Amino acid sequence: MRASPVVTPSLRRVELFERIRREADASGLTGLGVCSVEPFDQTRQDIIAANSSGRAASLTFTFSNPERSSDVRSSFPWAERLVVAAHAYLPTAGSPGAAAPGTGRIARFAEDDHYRPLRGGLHRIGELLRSGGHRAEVLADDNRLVDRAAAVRAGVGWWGKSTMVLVPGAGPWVLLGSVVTDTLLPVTAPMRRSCGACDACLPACPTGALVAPGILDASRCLARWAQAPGWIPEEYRALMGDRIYGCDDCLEACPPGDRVLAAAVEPAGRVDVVALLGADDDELRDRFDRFYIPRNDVRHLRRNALIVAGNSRDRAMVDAVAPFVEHSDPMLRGHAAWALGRLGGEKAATALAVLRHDRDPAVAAEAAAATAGTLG
Ligand code: B12
Ligand code: SF4
Ligand code: SF4
Repeated sequence: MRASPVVTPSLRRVELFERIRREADASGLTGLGVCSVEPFDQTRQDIIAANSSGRAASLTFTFSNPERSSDVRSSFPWAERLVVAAHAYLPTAGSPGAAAPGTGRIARFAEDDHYRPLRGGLHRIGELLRSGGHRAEVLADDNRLVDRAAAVRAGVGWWGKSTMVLVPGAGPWVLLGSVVTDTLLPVTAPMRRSCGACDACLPACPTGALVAPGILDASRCLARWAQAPGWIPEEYRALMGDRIYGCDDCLEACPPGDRVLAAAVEPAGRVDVVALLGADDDELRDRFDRFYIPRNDVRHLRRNALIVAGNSRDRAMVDAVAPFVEHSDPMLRGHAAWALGRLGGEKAATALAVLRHDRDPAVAAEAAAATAGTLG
């Protein structure tokens, strides 16, 4: 009788890791790493500092409970390792290209559901672990883990000065996620890479939201404003340009992403602003259900579209904007007033006149300020 080979538990874990790597490759995931679940102390401190300084801009997500989001064991007491992976979305995302008349832009990560292939790959890794008798939970864009902290610790990428995690071969154009497991897989080493002397993303930010290398003031970030509840402050409206959702400027400026960016030229990520303004709630929900929108309330999309219409300076947009002066929602009446002021002309002035004595003082004030624009 032949003796069976002696398989130590650690050898089994190395083999398991290799199987996970093959599954990640087969699922099209980019980069794979494993890290410990020690609390992310520095991240917790950074979140607390961002909350208390106002840099977190009342964001919820991971910010609402720093103790939980920086310590995965507070949600999964059995956790021993995080298997972390990235999905490089540019090859399929395409490009919204230069500003095109009548259209608004969606950031590349959101022009399609690029989280689906990431979550699909992570779920297959989870199944593989479970089939071996281990526990496994997928976390991607979840409030219980800061994905970038896990990716940096696992050596999937390095922290860029834009606060993006950059991955070799893909730069910042990746989405990140993890599988929490109770098996002691071998850990992978963090990357010994940094941005070096480059700081191209800092001046590329249209609002100066990158206040120092690696520090984002979310209260200035256009990606945050596009998904914020309520009125968008006047100072950010012109800066939103043609952005309906998200912002890619600090990613586009990032040299490690240049090569993949240059290859992603298939037109994608442009929406017709007039059609968006004319769409009903169900149509908007169906089409954009992948967006994070406060309370899933599509009024916020209309608000953004009104801003984009105003920024177009295209008077043909007046007909699509003018009906909003009769809207029941003061936020939309107020943003319509601003847009009409930007668009100018007689028709816009006539529509604005309706709002000069609006029952909501904030709307009336917008209309008064905007009227000056239509006369200019
Ligand atoms: C809240 C949130 C936002 C907020 C705030 C972003 C932020 N910087 O925190 C807003 C709405 C603004 C946002 C915008 C975007 N987001 Co977002 N967001 C998140 C979310 C839900 C939580 C992020 C978080 O917890 N931040 C905590 C703070 C403390 O982290 P941080 O700002 O990165 O701070 C670190 C750095 O400052 C670093 N650091 C400190 N000092 C220094 C010094 C130097 C020199 C350096 C290099 C670093 C450094 O240490 C800090 C952590 O300890 C995650 C999903 C998740 N669950 O993790 C996605 C996530 C971060 N977002 C993502 C994406 C794609 C985006 C956008 C690109 C979308 C877009 N195109 O519009 C933009 C990018 C804006 C930017 N430059 O960061 C991806 C990022 C993937 C990647 N490659 O990094 C994530 C990971 C989602 C995912 N699962 O893939 N997002
Ligand atoms: S996403 Fe846009 S606004 Fe936000 S930091 Fe990057 S460039 Fe600035
Ligand atoms: S633009 Fe330069 S400094 Fe900014 S994240 Fe990319 S490599 Fe780093």
